[in-house]
Amino acid sequence: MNFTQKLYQWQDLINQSLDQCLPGPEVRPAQLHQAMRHSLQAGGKRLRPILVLAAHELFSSTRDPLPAALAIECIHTYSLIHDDLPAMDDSDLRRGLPTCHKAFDEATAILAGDALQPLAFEIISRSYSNEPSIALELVSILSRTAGSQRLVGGQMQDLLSEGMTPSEEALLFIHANKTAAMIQASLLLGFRLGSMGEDADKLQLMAQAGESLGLAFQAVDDLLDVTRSTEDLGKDASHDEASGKVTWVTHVGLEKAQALASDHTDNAARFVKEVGGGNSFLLELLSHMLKRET
Ligand code: GRG
Repeated sequence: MNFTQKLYQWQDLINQSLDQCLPGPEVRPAQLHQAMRHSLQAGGKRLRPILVLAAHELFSSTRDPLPAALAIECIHTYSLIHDDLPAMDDSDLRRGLPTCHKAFDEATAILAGDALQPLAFEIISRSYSNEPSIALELVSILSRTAGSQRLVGGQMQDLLSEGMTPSEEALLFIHANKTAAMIQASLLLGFRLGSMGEDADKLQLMAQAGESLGLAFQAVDDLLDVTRSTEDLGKDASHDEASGKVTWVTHVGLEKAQALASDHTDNAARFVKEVGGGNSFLLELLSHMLKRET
């Protein structure tokens, strides 16, 4: 199977499995479950869950990485629903569909995001209950990543910096936490479930790979925001500029942002190679993420 076939196969697996782990659309309160399904099933690239599976494949084990992959997608989708709310980015379009608060209403969108968070932890605790210490470690990685010093902290700092010119240090803080933290956690969850998951040195290298990949991902995101249309992206294009956000493009210009994306990707690949193992899919995924068009 070549890279693209495997990518699509994993995307399909993730989409079907997400469908199964959500309460049905008729389950009371139906409006809440329909809203969760609306956002979670709207598609999306599923990069974070795919990174979990790819990191597990480096030193694969009999443990199933899929539940951890679904859990991180639940947290990611909650963050998108809340990021789109009028009090935050106030976006109308996400994953090619009306955002959750547009398709339903604001209160329902807040609750749908709220409900996706505990669902992530429920999936992990249920799926790895035969190995409580592993379950605990995964919960610890995911809860720290989603918390006030990482995902939510990065988002807060981003909102506080709107309309200002943050320092490069502040911009790095925002991106390392708002974006890179979840990408880093994806690699850590997958690797931790593998047969070398207890190797502290390799785990540290995976953390470095995740940080670099996350920073590359954000630089590419900033570039796509100015070079692609709303139709291409399935979300509002030129949104960063319109909302007064400082991005790598506004901060250093298009060419340097491109160079940053490619340097961070090279660094990520270097760390992944140092970890070793069956890394051919993961390495190809890194270059695919650099060249992505949505
Ligand atoms: C509200 C706690 C909270 C956090 C919001 C996700 C996020 C943090 C902000 C979204 C704004 C944004 C464009 C961030 C840049 C990187 C990013 C997380 C993009 C969205 O991820 P993709 O491109 O989306 O992987 P899909 O839809 O493919 O899953």
